[in-house]
Amino acid sequence: MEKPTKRILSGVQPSGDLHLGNYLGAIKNFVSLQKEYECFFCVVDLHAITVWQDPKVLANKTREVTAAFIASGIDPKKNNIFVQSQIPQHAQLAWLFNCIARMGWLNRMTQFKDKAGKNSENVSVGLFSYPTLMAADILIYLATHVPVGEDQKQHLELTRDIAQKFNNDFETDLFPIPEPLILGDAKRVMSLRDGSKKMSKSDPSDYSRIMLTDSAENIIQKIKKAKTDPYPLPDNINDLKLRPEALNLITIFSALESISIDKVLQNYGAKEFSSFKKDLADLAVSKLEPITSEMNKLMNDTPFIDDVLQSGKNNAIAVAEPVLRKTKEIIGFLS
Ligand code: AQP
Repeated sequence: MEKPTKRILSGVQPSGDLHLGNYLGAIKNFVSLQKEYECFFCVVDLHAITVWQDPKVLANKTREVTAAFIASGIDPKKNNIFVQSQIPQHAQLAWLFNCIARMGWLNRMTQFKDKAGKNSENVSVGLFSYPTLMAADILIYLATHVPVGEDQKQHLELTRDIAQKFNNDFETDLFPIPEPLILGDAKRVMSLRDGSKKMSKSDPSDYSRIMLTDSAENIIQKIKKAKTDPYPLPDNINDLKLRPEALNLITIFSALESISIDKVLQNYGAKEFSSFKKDLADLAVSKLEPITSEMNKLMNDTPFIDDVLQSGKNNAIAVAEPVLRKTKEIIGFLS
């Protein structure tokens, strides 16, 4: 079987409106990675249903993530863009990995603890075993590299452990041990309402996040109302680190403009938040408006989106099917 050396798998859940965190922490990086890597970009709807999703909107959200990928600059001719639930090999390999992963490994996952909170007896089994499905998403394509936000680092470690244990148990070298790619300064974009909380699709407050579907007016309003502290902006990184809301807004500026945080501090250090926020709003609108308008155009062309996903599906199955067949043969199943 051909062993790729530079193949990426990454996924985004169609679990709500995509926000600036998803864009700066993931999708913007995918756009630069496509030059160097063979890429598999997946809309991970099986992951999304680990919590309740409204069946009336799920298909539309799935197309919206696809539109966001393309509108942000991912070339659908050069890359494989597809939907997780349309590739049955993901779920099949995930079952096999459920029998490789240990309970103790999954019990340590902090994202499960955060998401389940005090309600862990009542959340789905799927939410608990989410990381074994993520391992299957990656290893079914023998992906060598995975771009991840800070929040997914621990899940990727578990993927590496699963690959290693499978290879050891069955004395094979089938699965690569995938490397994380943690890129850019915006590894963890925080809520605009609370600098200690991650910007998230599931935050009940719309004002906590800038969405890729927001109008220019909404973006300006949200940045204007973003929580700050009463002092002028700091002029050095050490002081900035002590002020979570300022750090978040400066980080967003630096990621959108693709310049260093130091450079932003040189320009805005000691200035009032009001003038900085105005420039940040102008910058956010100028970067996001072209993406939003392209997304809207694509969302009105469902046949095009569905064609992209069909061709992504064909390519994905062509890679995934032989890997699953080989895995089953190694385990000793009848063919
Ligand atoms: N706030 C963030 N800052 C930087 N990166 C982020 N990502 C998500 N939130 C931030 C990255 O976006 C990619 C896709 O994320 P996902 O769809 O798997 O969703 P998630 O990580 O569970 O976070 P969300 O978008 O806030 O959804 P909910 O509210 O449903 O949990 C990933 O690479 C992720 O790191």
